[in-house]
Amino acid sequence: MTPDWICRGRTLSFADGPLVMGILNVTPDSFSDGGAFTDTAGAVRHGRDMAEAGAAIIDVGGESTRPGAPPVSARDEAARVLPVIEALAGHIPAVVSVDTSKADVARRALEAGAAIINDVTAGAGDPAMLGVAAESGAGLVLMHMQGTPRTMQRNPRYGNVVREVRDFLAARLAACADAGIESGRLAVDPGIGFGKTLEHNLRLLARLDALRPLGRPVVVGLSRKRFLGMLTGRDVQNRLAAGLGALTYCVLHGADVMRVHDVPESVDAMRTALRVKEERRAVVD
Ligand code: PMM
Repeated sequence: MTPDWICRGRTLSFADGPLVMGILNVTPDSFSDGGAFTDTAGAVRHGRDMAEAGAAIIDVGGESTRPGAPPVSARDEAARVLPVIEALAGHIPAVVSVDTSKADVARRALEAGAAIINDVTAGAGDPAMLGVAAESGAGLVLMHMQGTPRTMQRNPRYGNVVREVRDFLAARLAACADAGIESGRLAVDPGIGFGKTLEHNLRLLARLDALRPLGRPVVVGLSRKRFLGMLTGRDVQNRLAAGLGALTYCVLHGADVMRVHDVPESVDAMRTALRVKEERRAVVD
């Protein structure tokens, strides 16, 4: 059983199965939904809709992490995400997370009501990040990435990708403990598409169980990603079915939180797969 995830006094439980984290990118240039929700009102509406459709977490991001994306200043990033977080946090049942690698943006997002920091650099990108997490009581997602968003897809290489990702995440959990962050506030993420080839992504998904011994909820983000296009030949707007296929595998094999763009469809796929699995447990034959 996955232990609870404690995020600033909010408890996310996995007793009823994995949770959905809805993606709310307030960026002009994210790879699949860039530009769709740049106005605050539209973004807030989409956040509310995702919560209503069953997302337990709404992940608000103001900087694209797609390969080669240009960096954004903390000022611009904060200006994008803060009004959206303020309008959502406390007004919807879902917990709000902020997808940022900048400690200053994270601090201000928490002041605006976010309860989770989702950091694709696992707290290693900004030297002040673990301090912000420690003092705030926020939840923190530690994601694996090889390289930086600018360089990560150039020539990703591993000896053993599963072992290296697991060991990296274990080291980051230890760094968080050293910084005074209680383990109950942490979650881990293999970072699908972040410095990984198609084979690396598939191997990590196939071996999600290897992350279970870390003892923390496992977050997986694969929605609309490039490896799905490589498998199916579909462009980014037509990868929903492929993503649901992968999501179904993940929730049956060790994922605790699925980070997705398409919340209603993901909730349906997840619930159906888990319902069949539950029945299997009840069968005595
Ligand atoms: N993927 C993206 C951005 N943030 N955060 C986590 N924890 N895991 C991911 O896989 C992840 C992430 C990729 O960009 P998108 O927001 O456009 O999907």
